[in-house]
Amino acid sequence: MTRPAVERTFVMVKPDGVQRGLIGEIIKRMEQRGLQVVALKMVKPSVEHVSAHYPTDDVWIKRLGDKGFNVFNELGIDLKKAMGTTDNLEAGKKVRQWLIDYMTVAPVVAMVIEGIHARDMVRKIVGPTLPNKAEIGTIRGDYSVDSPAAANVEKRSIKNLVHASETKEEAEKEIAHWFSAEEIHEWDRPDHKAMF
Ligand code: IDP
Ligand code: MG
Repeated sequence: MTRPAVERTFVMVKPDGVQRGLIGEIIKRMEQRGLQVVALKMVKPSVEHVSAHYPTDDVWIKRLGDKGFNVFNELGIDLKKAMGTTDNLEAGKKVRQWLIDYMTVAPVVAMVIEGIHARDMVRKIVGPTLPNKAEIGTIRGDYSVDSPAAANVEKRSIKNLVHASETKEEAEKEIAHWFSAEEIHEWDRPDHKAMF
C-alpha cells in the first residue's frame, strides 16, 4: 500500500454467483488482470448486516428507483403499472427491500481486492448494473441476462452476480463493515513486479 495508485475495494460474489458455481471464475478474472485478493470469506449474512451494507440516504435510494424508471421510460412501459408508483424514492425503497431479500437467500463470498486503481478496474471487469446492458467480456455481460423489465414486475432484485464498491467512501465503509483489520493481509505477488 505504499504506492499512491494502489487502492483497496470491496467485492462480493452475490448468492446467484455462489449458487451457479461462479466463485472461481469471478475471482479468476480479477487475479488475471493483476489485482490481488487480500481478504476473503464465505458468509451467510443476516438481514441486518445486508441492510447496513447498502446506503439509507434518499439520494442513493432515488438513484436505485431511477435505474428501473429509465428502462421503463425507454420501453414505453407505464411507471405506475410497472412499479406501482411514479415517485423514484418510493420505487427505490421497494427495490432496496427486494435487494435485501436477494442477498440473504444463500451465502455470499466477500473479499477485499487490492491493486492499481482497484475500484475502477473491478467495476470495469464486473460491468454495469443492468446485465441486459452489460458488454460482452464483462462478468455481468458474459454470465447474466436480467433487466428491470424482467425483475421489477416479479418484485425481485436484478440478479447480477457481483457487488463492487463504486466510490472511495463506499469502499472504505464496506471493507470495515465486512472485515476486521486482522482479516486483511499484506502480501506481495512477485509477478506484479513484472507488471507495474
Ligand atoms: P451496482 O451493483 O452496479 O453498484 P446499484 O445501483 O448500487 O448497482 O444497485 C445495487 C443493486 O440493486 C444492483 O446490483 C441490483 O442487484 C439491484 N438493482 C438495481 N436497480 C434495480 C432495479 O431497477 N430493479 C431491481 N433490482 C435493482
Ligand atoms: Mg452500487
